[in-house]
Amino acid sequence: MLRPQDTATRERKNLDGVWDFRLDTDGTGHKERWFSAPLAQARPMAVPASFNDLVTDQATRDFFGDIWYQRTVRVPRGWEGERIVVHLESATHRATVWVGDAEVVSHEGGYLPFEADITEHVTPGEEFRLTVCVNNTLSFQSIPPGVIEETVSGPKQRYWHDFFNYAGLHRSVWLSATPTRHLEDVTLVTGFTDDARTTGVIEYTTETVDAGDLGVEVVVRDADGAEVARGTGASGRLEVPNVHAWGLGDGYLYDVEVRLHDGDDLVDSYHVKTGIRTFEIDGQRLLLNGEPVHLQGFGMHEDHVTVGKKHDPALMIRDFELLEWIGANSLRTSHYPYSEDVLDYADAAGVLVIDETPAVGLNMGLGGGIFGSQGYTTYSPETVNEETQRVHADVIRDLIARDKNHPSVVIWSIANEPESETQGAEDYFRPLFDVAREADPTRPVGFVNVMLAPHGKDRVMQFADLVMLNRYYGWYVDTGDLVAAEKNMRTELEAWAGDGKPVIMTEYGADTMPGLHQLPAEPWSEEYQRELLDMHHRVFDDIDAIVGEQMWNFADFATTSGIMRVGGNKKGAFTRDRQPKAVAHLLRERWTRR
Ligand code: GCB
Repeated sequence: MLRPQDTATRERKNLDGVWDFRLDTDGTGHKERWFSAPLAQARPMAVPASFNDLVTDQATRDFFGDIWYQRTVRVPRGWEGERIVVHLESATHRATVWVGDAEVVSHEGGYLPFEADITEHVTPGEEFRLTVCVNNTLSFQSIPPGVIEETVSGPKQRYWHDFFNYAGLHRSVWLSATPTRHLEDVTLVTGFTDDARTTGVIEYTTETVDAGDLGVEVVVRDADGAEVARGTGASGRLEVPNVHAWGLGDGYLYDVEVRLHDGDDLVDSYHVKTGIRTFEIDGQRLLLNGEPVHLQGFGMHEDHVTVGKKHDPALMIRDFELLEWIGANSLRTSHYPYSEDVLDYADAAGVLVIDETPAVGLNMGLGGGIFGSQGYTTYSPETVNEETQRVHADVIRDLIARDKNHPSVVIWSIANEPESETQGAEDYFRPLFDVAREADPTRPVGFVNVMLAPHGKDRVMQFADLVMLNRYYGWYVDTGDLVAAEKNMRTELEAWAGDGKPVIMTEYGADTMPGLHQLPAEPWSEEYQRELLDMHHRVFDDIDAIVGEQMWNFADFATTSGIMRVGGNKKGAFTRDRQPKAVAHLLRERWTRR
C-alpha cells in the first residue's frame, strides 16, 4: 500500500472536516444497517480528532463500543477510468467502512493506515455516502489490550497503559485516484559504496499491479531537483556520486521517483523522499554513517488539549520547534505509531526515531496501584494468547510496511514494558522478533523493558539487538531518596552494560507540578525533577554502554483518572500546552553542549 499522493498520474481529495457522528449506545447499528441511510440522530463531529474531549458529558467521553461517522463525498468528475480508493490514516482501534450499502473494508489496529478499492461502487461526478464504524473497545486480543469489567455502575473499560484511550478518526481520510495499472509498493535501502561515503547507494524494489508488460524506471533527484541517478527494472541498485549523506540535524533528502511506463507513455508515477545513510550497531555503540551517535530526546505522545490524539500540523510544528530548542536529536513514538507526517518532519529535520508498535500494557503485574487492576495472568489462553500474538505480528508487519523508507526511523520497538520475566513472555516474544527481522532485515529490533523485570530476571532481552530500559529510580522506587536511587540504578545499569549490547534509557523522570517549588527539593516540585535528572545524567556519563537518554515525557499528557495521576501524567519537561518547566532548561544546557 502506498500513501495517497498527487503526482503526474495520481490525484487525491482530502475528506477532513465536520462529519455526522453517533455513538451506538445500544449496539444496534450493525443490525439496523445504519450505513444504509443518512445517520439518524447524528451530531456534528470533527475529523480528524478524538471525540472524547470535544464533548461535555462523561458518558460520551468514556464511551466504548461502536462509533459511527458518516458524510457524503463527490467523486471528482475527471476520475473516469481511474482506480478509486478510500484511504484512512488512523481509526482507533478498528473500523469497518461502507460505500453506500456496500461494505468495502474492515481493519484492526488503531494507529496504522488502511484502504479499499471502491472503483466498482462509485461514479465519477456523482456523490456517495461514506460510513465508517469505528470501534474503540479493548480486549485481550487487541493491541493494546484491555478488558471490560462489570462494576456497580455498569460495564467499564479497563486497560494497563498509562494514557487516555482516545478514539475516533485521528488522522486524515482521503479519496484517491491511481491508474488501474499501478505501483503498489516501493522499498528503499540506502548505504555507501566506500568508507569515505562519497558515493551513495539506493537499492530499490518495487511491486506493481496489472503491470506485467510495463517498464519500471527510477529517477533520483537531489534537493535542488537535479537528476543524480537513473535506473530501470523492477528492482535495482543506483549509485549517487558526491552524495550528501543524511545526518543529525541535516535531513538532506533525495527524491526517488518510480515511473511505470508503456514505451513513451507514463502510466504511473510515485515519489519517495529518502535520506542516504547507514545505521548499525557495532559492539556497544550505535553508528550513524559509521560515526558513534548518542541519542538524546524524549518518549512522546500524540496528545493535546481538546483534540486528544488528532494529528495537527500546527501542533506538530510546535513540538519539533521545542525539540530543536532543547537540543533533542531523537524521539520514541511511545506507545504507538505516530502520524506519517511526524516521520516526514523527522526525516527533513534530521531527527532519529525509535518507532514503536501499540503493544503497550501487556503486563498485568503493573496493575498494582498504578493502573488499578490486578488478578489477571498476562499470558494465558484466556488473556494475552495466540490470537493476541497474531494481531501483534500483523501490527509489526504493518508498521514496518508503512515506515520502512523513512531515514529517520532507525530502531523498531516491538513493545513497551510487556511482562518479560516469565516463560510465557519468552514463548510469546521469540517469534515476534523473527517477524520484525523478516519484515526488515536492515534495522535493529528491540523492546522496552520494565523495572519489574530487571537484569537477571528478564527473559526477553536475549532476542533484542539492543537494550532499552524504562527506569524510575527516585520516583516509583527510592522515592525522594536520590542517594539510594543513584546507588541502585548504577548497580542495575552496570549489570546490563555487562551484557555487551548498547543500552538506551528510553524513560526516566518524575511527575512534577509546574509552579511547585521546594527547597530542599521534594517529589512533585520543579526542583526535584531537576535533581533527579541531574543524578541520572551523572550515572549515564559514567557508563560507556549507555548510548541514549530519552527523558519521560516530552510533555504532560492525559491518562485515566486515578490516585496516581493529578490531571494526567505530569512527567513532562513541557506542560501539556507546551511551555517549559524548569527541567527543560537543564536538558537544554546539557543537550546543546554535547
Ligand atoms: C512507564 C510507561 C509510561 C508511563 C510511565 C509513568 O514506564 O512506559 O507509559 O507513562 O511509566 O509515568 O509511569
